[in-house]
Amino acid sequence: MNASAITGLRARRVWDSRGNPTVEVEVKTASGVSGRAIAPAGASRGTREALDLRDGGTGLQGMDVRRAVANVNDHIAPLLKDMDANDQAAVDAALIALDGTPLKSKLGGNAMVATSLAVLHAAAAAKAVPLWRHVADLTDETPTLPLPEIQIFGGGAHAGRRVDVQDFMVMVPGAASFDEVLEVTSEIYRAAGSLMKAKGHSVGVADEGGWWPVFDSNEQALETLVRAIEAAGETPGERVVISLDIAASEFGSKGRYRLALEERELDRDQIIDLLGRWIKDYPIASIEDPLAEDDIEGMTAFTREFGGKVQIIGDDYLVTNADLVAAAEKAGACNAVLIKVNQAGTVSESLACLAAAKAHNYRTIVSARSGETEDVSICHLAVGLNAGQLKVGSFTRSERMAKWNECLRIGDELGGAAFVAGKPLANTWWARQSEGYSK
Ligand code: 2PG
Ligand code: MG
Repeated sequence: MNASAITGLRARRVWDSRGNPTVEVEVKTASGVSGRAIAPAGASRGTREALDLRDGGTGLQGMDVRRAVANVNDHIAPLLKDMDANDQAAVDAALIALDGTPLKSKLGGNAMVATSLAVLHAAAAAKAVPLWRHVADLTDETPTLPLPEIQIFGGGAHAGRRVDVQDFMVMVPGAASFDEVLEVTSEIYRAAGSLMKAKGHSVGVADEGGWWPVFDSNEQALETLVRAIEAAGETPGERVVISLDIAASEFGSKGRYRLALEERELDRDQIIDLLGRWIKDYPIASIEDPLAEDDIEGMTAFTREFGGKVQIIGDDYLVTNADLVAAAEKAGACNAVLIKVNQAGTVSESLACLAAAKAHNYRTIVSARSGETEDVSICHLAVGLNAGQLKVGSFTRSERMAKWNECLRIGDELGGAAFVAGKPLANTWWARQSEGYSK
C-alpha cells in the first residue's frame, strides 16, 4: 500500500481562543504517521464564505459543533479511506462532491477545512518533510518568509464595536529579517500600552490580543498608533508603516456607512473621502475592506483613486474565491486578496484563489481568523505558497505567538536569505519613497 494512503480519520471537539468549541481532525496514513489540524472561526464574516456548521439551540449559545464532528466521523472518514493523502486535489474534490452545497452548509465548512488541512499535514508527514516544503512542492513556489501585518489595537467586531475600524496594525517592510520585524513590533506594542496607561486607561485586550480601543474616535486610535511608533524610536513611514482593516461590511451596506462612535452616517463618497484623508495624514500603506462587500461601485472608485498609492485588500469582499478575484480584476476593484483557508473551505480552493491572484497580479496575504488555536498550518501555507504577507492578529496571546514563533523556526530551516522584506509593498507610496532608503 502507498505510504501516504489514508488508513484512518477521526474528528474530536476542541476549543478555540474565544472558548468556543471547534473541530479537530486527525488523519492516519499507511506509513504509520499522521496529520492533524483545527478549524479556526471568524467573527466578522463575509456572507459568501463557507459556513461553519453550528448546532444551534441553547447549549453553548448555539455554538456547539457536535454535528460537524459527527459528519467527519460518519460520512467523511469512510469517503476518504484508502485515498492518497498526497493527492490533495482529489481529496478536496471528494469533499466538495459529498457536501454538494454552494457554501458547504451540509458537511460544514469547519468539518471540511479541518479535514482538508489534516490531510495536507498527513501527506507532509508521510513524505517526512516539513509542511511548508510539501506546500511548495504542490505549487512549485519558492518558499519565502512573509512580511507580517501585526495588530496593535483591536476594534470593530473584535472589541464590542468600541471603535468602528477593526484592525489597527503595523508592518515593518524596512526590516532586514523576520526577527527584526518582531522585535520592532514588540517595541511598538509595548509603547502603545504605555501610552494607554499614561492616559489613565485600564488596559485590556481585544479578541486578537491588540490593546482594547479606549478611544473617542477612529482618528484618535490612528494618532496614538503614530505616537507609539515614534515612542518605539521609529520614524513613521520609514521602516514602519500602518495597515488598517476597516472591515466596512460590519457597519455598512447599500452604499451607506454608519460610524457608531461618531453617531453619523456617511454615504459612499463621504467614506471614500474620509479614508482618503487618513491616507494623506497618516503613513498608511495597506487598507483591507475599505468598503462593504456589496459595494462594488465604492470599491472600484476607491481602487481607482488610491490603488497606485496603497495596497487595497479584499477580505469579506473576495472571501478567498478565485472567481471573485477574477471578477474584481475585471471591475478594477482591490489589488490584493486575503487568503483564509476556512473562507474557501478546502486547501485546493485556497490554492486556486492564490493562483488567480498571481495570474491577475494581485498581492496575497495569508490570514488567521479572530477565533484561533495552537494550529500553525497557515504559517506553512504562507511560506510554501510564497504568499508574501501574513496576518495573524497581535503580538500577544499564545494562539497568535504560536504562529510568529513557528515562522521563526521555519526561517531557521530556510536560512536568513528567504525573507521577503518590503517587496510585497512594491508600487505603493512606501516603496517609492524608500527607494534609496537604506536599511
Ligand atoms: C479579518 C479577520 C481577522 P475575522 O477580518 O480579517 O482579523 O477577522 O476572523 O473575525 O473575520
Ligand atoms: Mg478582514
